[in-house]
Amino acid sequence: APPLRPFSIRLDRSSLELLPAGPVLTRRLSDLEGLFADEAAWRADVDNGDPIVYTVASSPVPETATELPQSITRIRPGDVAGELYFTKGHMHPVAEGEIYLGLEGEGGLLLFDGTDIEFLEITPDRIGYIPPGWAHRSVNVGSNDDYSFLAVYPGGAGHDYGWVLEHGFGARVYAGAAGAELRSYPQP
Ligand code: S6P
Ligand code: ZN
Repeated sequence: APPLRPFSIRLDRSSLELLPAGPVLTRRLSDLEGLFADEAAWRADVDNGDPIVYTVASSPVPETATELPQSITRIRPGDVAGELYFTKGHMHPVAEGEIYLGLEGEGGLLLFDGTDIEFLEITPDRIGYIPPGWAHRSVNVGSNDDYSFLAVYPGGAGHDYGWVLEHGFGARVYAGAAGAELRSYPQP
């Protein structure tokens, strides 16, 4: 496909929609198989209505090399046996950076390079920087509200979800009495 012509996109501040809109992806709990620590609790919640965990609404900019796509991820509040709802998480196989801009709610950005763990708090108007070579997962750390953010990323970077199944994130995020708790686990 030829490069795009210049155009503008409107971010509707009340609905948090991108206009014009591109494809929307919906991830239900059943799409997050093998990712939550408590497998039995995950299975029970899948059997009991399989709730939507998050949606990803893309702009019309395609994921092709040299283009710069954007999308808005909205994560519902919720947990599986105390482990807060999150995105699948991925590594970009072509090591390139990415930014997230918080739009609503309270989020966490869990980053893992295979050795080091970082956890950034993302609230409205805060930008999180994801350097090349860091896998990233977003967590809704708010108890009642959606967490939404805008992502801007290189279109040729690709998405490796298998890396996460193999390496994990080095830590999990739970609802604690005094807010979200990051619990790291021993590395293999
Ligand atoms: C893309 C960027 C985000 C995520 C989205 C869903 O590079 O990091 O748009 O795709 O937050 O997460 P995931 O891990 O299911 O793709
Ligand atoms: Zn990414």
